[in-house]
Amino acid sequence: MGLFTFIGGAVCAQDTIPPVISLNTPNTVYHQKGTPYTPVTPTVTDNFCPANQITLTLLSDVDVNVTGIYQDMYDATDPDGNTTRRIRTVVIGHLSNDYPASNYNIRVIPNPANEHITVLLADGIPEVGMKICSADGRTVYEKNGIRNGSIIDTGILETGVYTVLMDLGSMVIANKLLIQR
Ligand SMILES: [Ca+2]
Repeated sequence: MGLFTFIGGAVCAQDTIPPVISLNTPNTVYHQKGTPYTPVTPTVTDNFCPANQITLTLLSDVDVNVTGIYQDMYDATDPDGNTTRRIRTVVIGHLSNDYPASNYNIRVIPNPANEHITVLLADGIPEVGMKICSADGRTVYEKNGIRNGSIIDTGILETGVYTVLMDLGSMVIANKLLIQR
């Protein structure tokens, strides 16, 4: 133990800094519907305590058989009870690599966009659930019941690349959106 003597958790008790969780994946992952999904185990580190003393729990609501947007929710707790939480967003669907959005005329215009985007939906698709995620996986916009011709204010979004997820119920279409000013 070198210069330090550990008496139970006495030294750890001064620790007020929670562990750090690295997901080891992007914040948002896309997974083909109907195929087995195994969450990638995160790496946990702490300012003070070794990794094997940190409790890591996973709460995942992923259902690979139902198209949708799910979460792997990780909580890491060090021996002093400092807790941190990270969430991986898991999109289950037939992904746009398999079903190019252009085939369905489901997209937003213009792209690149500035202050607004307009949603275009093919005939027969009354409405979609829409979610816009930043490059680091944060959800910056989320709304259900988006109809053809809906105009969405993007003026608050910073310049950058975003992922637009449109949930049709039977599939999720993922498209890149560039915000440019
Ligand atoms: Ca700590």
